[in-house]
Amino acid sequence: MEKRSIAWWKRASVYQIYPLSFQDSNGDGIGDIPGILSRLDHLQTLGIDVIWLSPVFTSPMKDNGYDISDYSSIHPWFGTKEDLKKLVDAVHARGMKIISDIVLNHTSDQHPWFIDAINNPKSPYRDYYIFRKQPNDIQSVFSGPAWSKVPNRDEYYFHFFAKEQPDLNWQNPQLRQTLYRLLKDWLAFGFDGFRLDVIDLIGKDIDAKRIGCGPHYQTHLEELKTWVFHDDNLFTVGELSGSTPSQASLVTGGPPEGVFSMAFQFSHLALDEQPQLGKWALRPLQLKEMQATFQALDDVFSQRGWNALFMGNHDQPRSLSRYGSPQYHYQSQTMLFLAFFGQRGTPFIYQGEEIGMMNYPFTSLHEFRDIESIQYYQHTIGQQSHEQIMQSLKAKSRDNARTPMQWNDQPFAGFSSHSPWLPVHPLFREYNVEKDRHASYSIQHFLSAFLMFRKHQDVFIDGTLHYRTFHEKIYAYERRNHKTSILILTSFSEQPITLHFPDAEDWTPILTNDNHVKLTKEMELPPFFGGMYQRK
Ligand code: TEU
Ligand code: CA
Repeated sequence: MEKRSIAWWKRASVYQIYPLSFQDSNGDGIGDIPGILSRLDHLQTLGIDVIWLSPVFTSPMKDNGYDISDYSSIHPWFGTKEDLKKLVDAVHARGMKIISDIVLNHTSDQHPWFIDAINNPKSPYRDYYIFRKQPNDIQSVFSGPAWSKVPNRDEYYFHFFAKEQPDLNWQNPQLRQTLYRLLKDWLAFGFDGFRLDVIDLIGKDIDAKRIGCGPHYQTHLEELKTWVFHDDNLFTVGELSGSTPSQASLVTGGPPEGVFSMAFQFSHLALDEQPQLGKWALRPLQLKEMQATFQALDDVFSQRGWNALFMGNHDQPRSLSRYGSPQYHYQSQTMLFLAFFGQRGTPFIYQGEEIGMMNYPFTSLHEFRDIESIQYYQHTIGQQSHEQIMQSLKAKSRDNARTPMQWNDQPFAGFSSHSPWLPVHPLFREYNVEKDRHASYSIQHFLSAFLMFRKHQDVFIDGTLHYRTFHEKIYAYERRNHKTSILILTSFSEQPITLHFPDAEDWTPILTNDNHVKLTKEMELPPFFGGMYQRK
């Protein structure tokens, strides 16, 4: 049952900042916290309520900060703890909130706990990690075995991601209490909540080879809620990449029923992958499968829990390149906002989507920086040709989403005064915040209009979902509640599509990416059309 008042985080819209690539302030080519502070007007103008800040903790940066070596200090690349406090206070002064990404499933292999655990036979931290004499055959997400040998020891340690990211042993009560204290310290510091990296892996039973939603998961979640997440005003989003929709709905919706406010669900990300072969095995998206996926999500989240809607993030290729077409740049990105964010859940915008940033035109293997991409190549060359692997990397490498934010047409797109750690997209003069803001067809204006409308319509929160099948390339649905009905009509086609629309006269346009299009019984939708309508 819907709670009396609708939780604020169901109405909110979230913007993800990948700090390495958002704004450099000190000319070292690397994004930082003072840079973010200088761009808060941009986020406020978009109508963003919450900022999700990817990790800024001390880290060797093997996985760009998702390998933490000190949970209590800030990597000098990003600035100081004082800089972070200034950012948090400035965000709050604007009536916005900010959550920190935090990685509790694993640390960096340079964390003092791990260094002591593998060097000191009597280390109190040995049981903070997972060691075995006989590794099993679990494979790492980043290619290759999930086990690496401990130097000078006849044993192996477990790392579900890179060997530089040893998994923590959540069975250890001291470790859990230490992590809860860390979370509480960062809440006291001023964060309004957390994005919890791969949090559904913390219940794993390695010997039983049960990783996602493992046998200890519920117990740990209940303890996490008791010690930290008991306040339903917190904004917490669990990255539940190993969970089914119903498993995710059972642990979301905020306390007391749930643990997290909401969840990132991954079922739609597999739709352009060959079944069971993973992200690098490419396959064209079928809209009917996307419809079935989001229907399944709505079936559970309409009953219990809450979903986080996203089409991109720092791990995914750029949504415009993945689902749209650069030839229809404005139409594609605006259409995608309607298609994805008209559904049930809190919308998460990834930095650059507001200007339709696209995949980088990689040509050489040596241009990639991402450990996942590099290790995929290293483990696959020989089984596949260089060209085959490069095709997968160009389409799906995480580096596509990590090129510097394009602010204006100045050198390095206004991101930095120095050559950045990843190259700026060559089309930055055409596609940047400044130019888009003054364009007659502005993606930013479209997005802020949509978010503003969306925020004040409960139908996006409590409305039922009814898909409409006009054509295999048209993704259309209604959201209905007792007060109103909204129609989302989008085309994923590069070709115009004619369609028969019997109830066309029943709808009045609220927002479209082509105002020449009028709803009529027999009509034609231009390529990548996106329209939102309200029943008269
Ligand atoms: O990603 C978890 C995750 O599910 C990855 O498999 C991700 O989906 C994959 O890289 C997509 O290709 C989280 C973080 O978002 C990611 O940046 C980290 O590398 C990973 O955990 C390990 O911390
Ligand atoms: Ca910098």
